[in-house]
Amino acid sequence: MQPFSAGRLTPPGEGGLAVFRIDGEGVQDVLDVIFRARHNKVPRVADLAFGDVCDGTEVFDEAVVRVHEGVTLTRADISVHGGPWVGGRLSRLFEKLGADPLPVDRGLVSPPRNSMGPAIYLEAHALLVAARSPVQVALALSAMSDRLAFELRSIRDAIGKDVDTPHAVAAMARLESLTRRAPFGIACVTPPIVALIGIPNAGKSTLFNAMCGADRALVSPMAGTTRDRLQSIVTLGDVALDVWDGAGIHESCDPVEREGVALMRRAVNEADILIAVFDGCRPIAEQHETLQSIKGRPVVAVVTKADMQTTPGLLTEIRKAGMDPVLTSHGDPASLQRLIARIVAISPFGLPCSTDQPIPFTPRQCDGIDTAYSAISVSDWKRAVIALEQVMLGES
Ligand SMILES: Nc1nc2c(ncn2[C@@H]2O[C@H](COP(=O)(O)OP(=O)(O)O)[C@@H](O)[C@H]2O)c(=O)[nH]1
Ligand SMILES: [Mg+2]
Repeated sequence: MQPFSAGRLTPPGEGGLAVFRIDGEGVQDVLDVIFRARHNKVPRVADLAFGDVCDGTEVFDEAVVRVHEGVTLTRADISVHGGPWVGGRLSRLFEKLGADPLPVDRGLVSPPRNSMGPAIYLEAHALLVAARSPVQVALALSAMSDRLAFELRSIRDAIGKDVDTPHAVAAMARLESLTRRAPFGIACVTPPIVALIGIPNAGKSTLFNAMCGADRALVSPMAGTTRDRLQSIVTLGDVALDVWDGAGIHESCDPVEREGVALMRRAVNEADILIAVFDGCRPIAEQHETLQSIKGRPVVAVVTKADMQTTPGLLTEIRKAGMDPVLTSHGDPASLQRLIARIVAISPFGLPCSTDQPIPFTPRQCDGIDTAYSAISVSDWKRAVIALEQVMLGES
């Protein structure tokens, strides 16, 4: 199969249609593999073809395909039914066939002609398309209205002229402010991972379901019910978080359960923030592993089963370990609000910045800003100007 890139043009919603674009040499190969036109009508340029989308012999949706451009087919838009199932299936199928991600400039939009930062505009548009939270939308719109590009251009203009030390110091301070805000922007593009940890039966899956607003995980009084890792990007308050649930941390003889526990231990290392779930009905002595796992990590403590008698001394022990626990009963709405507020406060979303300010939000932008900063610090104005222009205009 020739190389191709694939991406989704429409937001991941719950209904209607989803449009995917494939682009590159391999477009025809991909269509041959995944699309069976009805009435043997092969999709031709600027023509619409209706047919079935298949993965091997299995047909999993119907689609309308439109092929763009001249004699050699280089691009096709595939409209399938919306909703997470079909969309996810098609994305995974593209992945299996070796798709690269669709470059941002191959999407539906082109930046406005007078855009100060066309490369930033396209990245912001990609963020807008995938946005699930008000903060993501606000940041994308702010960047699309050139807020970041304007600041970068203004810094470039300040160092493009005769530079003296105060000018250089001022420019570096402005770049530092951008770098300080960058984690907020990066967290908008890649939601921070929040992992629930605790002993079996502590109430992790109950809390996970409450955070998802849906019964995603099985809840049962039987220890070891959750084995695999469950993961969901959820919008909580104004922000999106990548919430993980999994097996409880404990020793087990069951090999599958042990694998689940190992997965959970890895998740603890990968997570940006931990929610330490303490079973309100068990003494701290049985929950020492939870205390051990969170040492030195950003964490919010929760004590479950507040509707029952909390084990004497448990809250004192948790407070002694430096945490102020949120008490919850089956993830009740009020406690969930408190929990979310605590998570947000220790996440990059808690940084003192607002989307009214210029905020970098992709590693590419951050790298360019870092390069400009180091260039100014060694009085290499030319390199600094080039780096800032590249952030605005993209690689030339
Ligand atoms: N009374 C009470 N029971 C709870 C609460 N949270 C969870 N449970 C029960 O505790 C058991 C284990 O819960 P689960 O969420 O599966 O725990 P996990 O093993 O940590 O995922 C289930 O029977 C739940 O119904 C709570 O706040 N109050
Ligand atoms: Mg569970």
